[in-house]
This record gives sequence, structure tokens and C-alpha cells, in this order.
Amino acid sequence: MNEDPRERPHTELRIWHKYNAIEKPYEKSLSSYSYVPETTENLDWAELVTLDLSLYHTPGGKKELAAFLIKALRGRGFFYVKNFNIPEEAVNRQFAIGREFYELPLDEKLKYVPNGLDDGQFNGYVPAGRRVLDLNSGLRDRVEIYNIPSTSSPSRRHSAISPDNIAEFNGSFEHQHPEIINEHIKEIDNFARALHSEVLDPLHVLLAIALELPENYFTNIHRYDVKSEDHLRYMKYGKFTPEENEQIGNLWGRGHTDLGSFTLLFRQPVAALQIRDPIHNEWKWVKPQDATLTVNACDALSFLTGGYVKSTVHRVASPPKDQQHVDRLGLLYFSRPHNDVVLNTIKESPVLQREGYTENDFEKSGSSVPTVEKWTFAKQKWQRTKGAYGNDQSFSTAVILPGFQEKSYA
Ligand SMILES: O=C(O)CCC(=O)C(=O)O
Ligand SMILES: [Fe+2]
Repeated sequence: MNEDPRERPHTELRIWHKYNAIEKPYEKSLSSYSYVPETTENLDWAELVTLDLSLYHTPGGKKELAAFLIKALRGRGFFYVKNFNIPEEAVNRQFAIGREFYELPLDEKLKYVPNGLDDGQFNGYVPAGRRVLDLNSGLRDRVEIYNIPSTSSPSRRHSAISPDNIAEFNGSFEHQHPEIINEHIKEIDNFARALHSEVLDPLHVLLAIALELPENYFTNIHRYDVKSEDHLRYMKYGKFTPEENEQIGNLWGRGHTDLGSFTLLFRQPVAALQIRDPIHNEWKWVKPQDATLTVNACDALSFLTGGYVKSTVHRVASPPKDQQHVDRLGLLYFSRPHNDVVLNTIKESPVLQREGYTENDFEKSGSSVPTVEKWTFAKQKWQRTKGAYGNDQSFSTAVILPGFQEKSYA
């Protein structure tokens, strides 16, 4: 039978064949995960385009997608990705692991708070309540985070996989994981690797093509096995009562930009994410789409491209009335360049040269340009400031590093 290449997934299901054949003996059972129903409210949704990765291996597909991607990145900065070749079942299992983690008693979760949380360490458990949302009532945020670093220690790359040496998958992360994470650590590792090979690598190749750089320019500085601050995140937003939502101005998390390269957000049925549409400068809701990822470019890519690629501002609002009675569980992946990459504007791109994007904020100010590691921990430390109140201008517009000042986006 003649097969139309456009009908084929863009790679063979190689990761998942491997996953099924080799790793299954270690896969532990999980009860299935069911999503909450979508809102029936007609919200002011953002108009986001969808990048179809099934075109990636078709003739002319990369070129077409590269043009599509750069337009999306320079337009609204957020877009959907579909046909990314990771089975839905694998995604659902990640949500189920996240759910089981958050069902642990608080005392148990608190054992996994990283040393140095106040200094910007972020892997492990970050408890809720570090931010004050309303000064009158003293209401604080209800965001809980569990970050799992990519297993990035090169010396461990080739270690044999067995349940007995599972601690090795902690990579450079010194803390132990709770049992629910340890039991599934290989599956989590496979999932993160697949996000690299099936989503991030293609996006990085497309970005390089769009900037007329060698195709491997960005993949070379985002390799899974090289030390970076990449991590997978299970994130829980605890619900507020309708009265509390009023008190906090219907805002669960203030406007911000992400600090890394791309953020991948798995389908989130509880509407709450809003982007500040750079075209109209208005807040718009992000609608959940079946079998897609929501992707945004972040600060590091913006620095590397001298501001040609935008790091779009976004925030988390109280969900619409018909979804305010549920907790909101999120699954995200934060990709970042290797720690030792210096955040200079890329000089080799003919596009950036032609268009005049040759200096980022650090370079314009004459300040020393940080490595990704320095930048990450500086911004992360600021983000985690204990007891911070978002409306406090000295907090929201702090200088993160000489040459870069945050802006207040509410
Ligand atoms: O939960 C979401 O929808 C977005 C979360 C977010 O923006 C972040 O963690 O940086
Ligand atoms: Fe974010």
C-alpha cells in the first residue's frame, strides 16, 4: 500500500517502543487519571496558532514549520503543538503520578523541600504560601510545586537501569524523592527524554532554520545529558472559595515571564492561564485543546536572540465560576540551555544581523553577561522571595542582575 508520508508520525514511535520493551518490568501500577470538565463559560480566549509536528519530516516541512514558528514567536509568543508523538496514556500517567504525590500528607511532602530554597534552589518540593496575595486578609498563594531535574549527570548516562540503582536517576539532585516518585523515576526520566527528542529538539531545529543558523545550533546547547537546570514539574493550585477569590482580586499568580528557553505545558482543563497578548496588550485566556501542548518562549531565548524572540508575559487567574470548586493540577516541563552557556546575543545569525537584533539588555547596559546558571539562580531566588507581596514595587521591579530589571505586570 502506498503510504502518504504526510500521514506518518514524524518519527517512528522509537522511544515508546523502547519504553514498552525494556522498561515495562519496572513500571508500577497507577490508578487512572480523570480530568475535570472544561468550563462552559465563553471566556475571552487568546487566538493561538497550532504547530503541527507531523509535517516535520515531510518534504519542505521543516522550512514551512520554521517560518510558522518564528511568526508565532514574534507574534503572541504562545502557541500549541500537536502530533508530538508521545502517547496520551504516557501523559495521563504523569498526571496520575502528580496527583498521588499531592495526596501525601504535608509532613511527608515537607521532607523534600530543598536546602537553599531561599537562595534559589528549586528542585524538590516547594510548599504553598510564600507569596502574600492580599494584605487585608493576609491570604497567601496555594501553589505547591514538585520539580524533578532532568537526569543530567554525564557520568551516570550509561548506568544500567534497575530498580536497585534508582537513586542514580537523581542526577545531581542531592535529595531523595518520596516513594511515589522513586517508584516511577525511570518512567519520568523516559518521559522527559521523549520531550527532548520529540518536542524540544524539533522546535530548536526549526528555530535555528528560521534564524539561518546551523540546524544543530540550539540542540547542541540543550542536550538532555549535559548539566542544565531543566526540570519536569507537577504543580498544584489549591482552590479558593468564591469569597476568597474576590478578596485576592481573582489572581492566583501574578504576571511574569519564564526564565529559560521553552516552557511546555500539558493540556490544562481548568481555565486560569492568561497571556498578555502583545498585539493588543490585553489579558486573554488560554483554552485547553485536546492532545496538544501549550508552548511559550522564555527569557533565555529572548536574550540569545537580542529580543527578536519574545518572552511573553502570562499569569494565572482564578478559574471561571464553574471550575472554582476544584484544585488545579498542572504538568509542565521547563527547558533551559546548559548551565555554562553565556547569554550573549548570537552573532552568527544573518537574520538577527539584518534585522538589527544585536544586543540584549545586559549588553546594552554594558554589564557583564551572565551564564545561564547565574541567571537562573538569580531569577529563581527573586521568584521565591519569602513573604513577598506582588504589589510591592520594590519586589516586583527588582534588579535581578546588573543590567536586567524586572517589570511589574500585575
Ligand atoms: O499553571 C499554569 O497554567 C502556568 C504556570 C506558570 O506560568 C509557571 O509555572 O511559570
Ligand atoms: Fe510561567
